[in-house]
Amino acid sequence: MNHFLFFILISCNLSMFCQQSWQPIGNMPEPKQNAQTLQFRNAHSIVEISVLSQEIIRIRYYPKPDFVRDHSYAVVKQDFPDREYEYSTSAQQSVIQTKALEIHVQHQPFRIEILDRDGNSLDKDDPARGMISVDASVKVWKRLREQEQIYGLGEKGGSLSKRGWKLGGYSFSMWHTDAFSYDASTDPLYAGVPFYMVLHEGKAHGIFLDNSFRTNFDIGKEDQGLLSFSAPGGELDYYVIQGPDPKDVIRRFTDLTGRMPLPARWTLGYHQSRYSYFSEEEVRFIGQNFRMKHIPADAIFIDIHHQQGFAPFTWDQDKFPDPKQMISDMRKQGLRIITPVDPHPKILPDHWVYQQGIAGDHFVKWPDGRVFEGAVWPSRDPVNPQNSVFPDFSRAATRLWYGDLFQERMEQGVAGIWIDMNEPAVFRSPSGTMPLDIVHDNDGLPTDHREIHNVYGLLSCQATFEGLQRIQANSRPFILTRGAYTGTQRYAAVWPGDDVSSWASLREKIPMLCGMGISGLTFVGADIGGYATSPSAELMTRWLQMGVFFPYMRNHSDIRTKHREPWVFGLKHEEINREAIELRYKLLPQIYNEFHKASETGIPIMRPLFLDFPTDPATYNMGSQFLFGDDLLVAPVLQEGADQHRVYLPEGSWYDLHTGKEFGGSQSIEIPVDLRSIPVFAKAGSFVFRQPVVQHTGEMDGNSLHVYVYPGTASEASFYEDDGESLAYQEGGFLKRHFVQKSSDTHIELALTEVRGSYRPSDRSLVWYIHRDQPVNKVSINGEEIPKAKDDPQSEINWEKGNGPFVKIRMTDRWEVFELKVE
Ligand code: MIG
Repeated sequence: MNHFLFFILISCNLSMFCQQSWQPIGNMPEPKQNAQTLQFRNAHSIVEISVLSQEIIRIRYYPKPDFVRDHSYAVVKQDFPDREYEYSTSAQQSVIQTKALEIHVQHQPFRIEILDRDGNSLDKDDPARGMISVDASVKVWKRLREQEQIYGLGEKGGSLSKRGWKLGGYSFSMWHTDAFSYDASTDPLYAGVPFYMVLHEGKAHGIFLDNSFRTNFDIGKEDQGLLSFSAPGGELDYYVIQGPDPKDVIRRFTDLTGRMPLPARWTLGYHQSRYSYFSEEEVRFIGQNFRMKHIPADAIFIDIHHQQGFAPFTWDQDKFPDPKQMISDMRKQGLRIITPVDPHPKILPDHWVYQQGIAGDHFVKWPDGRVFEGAVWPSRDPVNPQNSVFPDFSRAATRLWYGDLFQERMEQGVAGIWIDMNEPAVFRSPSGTMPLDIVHDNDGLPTDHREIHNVYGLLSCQATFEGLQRIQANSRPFILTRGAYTGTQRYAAVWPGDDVSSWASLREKIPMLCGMGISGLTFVGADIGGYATSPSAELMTRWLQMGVFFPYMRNHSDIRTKHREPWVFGLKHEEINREAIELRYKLLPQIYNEFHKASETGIPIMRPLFLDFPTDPATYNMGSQFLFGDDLLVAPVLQEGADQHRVYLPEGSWYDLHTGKEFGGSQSIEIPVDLRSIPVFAKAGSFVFRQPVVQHTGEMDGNSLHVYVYPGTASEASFYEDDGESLAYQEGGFLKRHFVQKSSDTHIELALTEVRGSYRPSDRSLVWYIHRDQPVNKVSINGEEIPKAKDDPQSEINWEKGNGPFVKIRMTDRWEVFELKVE
């Protein structure tokens, strides 16, 4: 070969074809200690390790001499009370000890290992690789142990456990994407949370990578024994959160990133949606059908066709001539109206939203300062197609402006805002979103779309939520969002977009929604029926039955599919579908109670079994069943044409919610099923709070409260109520009661031991259904015998043998402590 050519080849190789390779972090000298932080610095990198609490450690790595700014869109709390730790250092290593964790930092080469205080290694950098960087990218390699399960990462398809080691592992990206008609293999989807939980032999910890760029998590894919996470920009800024109880991991993760505020009670009813209900007549017709057919419902969604030429914040005057009147008429029937407001104002020089936005400099721009214009729904208007502009939600002033835009909608009586397309999605662009160099103000520290993309949806929710709060003080805003990130639970419920209608898609919903719950997104529910295609009658019924136990219950469908309101599949299905929705309403006291708990703890309502049974390996990858709150196990029928159904019951004893039949735990049972079956089991020792069927949540007050008691040796429960709507609960306007239960062969003792809060529901009766196999001779309250109903039907309190294995005790609900004894 001619020498000249050889020279050219070599230099091309070096300069053009050969990518720069990953650089190891290398060695570190002894750190500087400053309050809660150890700072390590070498010629090209900086690392900080901070103790945030006894269980939470923050690690920041940046391959530059210094950090740029300490900022997070996800983390809302860092000032935890107990930040004491012990620390020692030498040339070779530094050791930090808290009450819960031990951090071993090897200086040469620089590697971090985190252990619990029993010396078990929880998290460990790969000795060969550790933290590395190339250009603006940062990455860390960690050891993955044989028995380790990985969960979470937000809205992800596939199995519950993300380990998949038999298949060679998984790799997931965080880049919110409009993934129309997706299936289990599609990644990324609309929402992602760069947080995962590790479960190893029953003990859990979590890792949250606080980086909004397009992060990637490789879980044993590139190398079966290794996990890596990386980001193409920003810091490798991550939190290690100790359990060891998996619920504590979520509690602490949501301490950091916020929790779902208690939603209004009506948001927990059944919601009917369709792309689209095209006119006022159609909306009224749908509402009337629910009421005529006695199918409970609380809300109707109108989709994008309600707008004039798809312009957000407008109404099509021909189809919806008087929204205010329509909404108020619907409201009289107990039905609220929710509309979408997609965050992409249409370019309409005469429209106030566009005018104000331009005047206030509220839209994102190209690097040269021109406003970015992109095609979304408004570009599909056949009459006046126009591009859209995109509010810069990374700017506080823009969030304020945007939130105030909802004034008119709220005055019209719209009850909730549905935010779609906020990944953000942009049509006719190869990436499906805005170009990566679009500039976001980022509150005075301009950055580009690479960093803001994944938080765009979060910030659109924040702007909307805060706007609704300002407009309607003392109310609980309801927002349903598609684009979501860590912390979105602070503002909105999340639905996982446009899947398809198939049995496989139905089955995928359990692991997906459970994974979202683990990641802090508590208020979740998928489109009942599956979005993009048409379900059979049977599939629709099964989906609806499972949807009874979605935290958020909405039936929604695409414009190209057949209608799927609960009555369209013939009388038999109408009846069975009604029964499913009625079950949701019967359980609303329980559901609301679980929402209250979740709002205080962050522990998801719809949750995988391993969260409550972390030492039971049978639960580790169980994606066919879930728990609803602390006490109910839901095992929906997921097979077409099923007449037998297998249910795994973990340790303890379980009672069929419908018949009261008891089953021993730690076993799989085979039960007969038919189209009506919704297999649900109550845990021994649980209290299940119910009510008679209502047609909407507005009918709840004054309705009797039914308390089902399933005996266990000894147990307790708290039950929460409030007005369901206002913020009075934050000032003591709630009623929280504490119940205890003790049972033996000879008797059951029950007591209401504590009454807190100033809220009192309207007069009503309290009816106990106490599960009891043995014959009952005597029931007493505070030591005094209660008459039997047949002897004294007028008595304020009496008892009778109920249906099945239940004793029924009826009394006036008095908000006082008392003791009951059944013998
Ligand atoms: O590009 O508003 O996921 O729920 O019905 C499609 C119309 C836009 C996508 C949402 C879907 C909604 C539809 N939207």
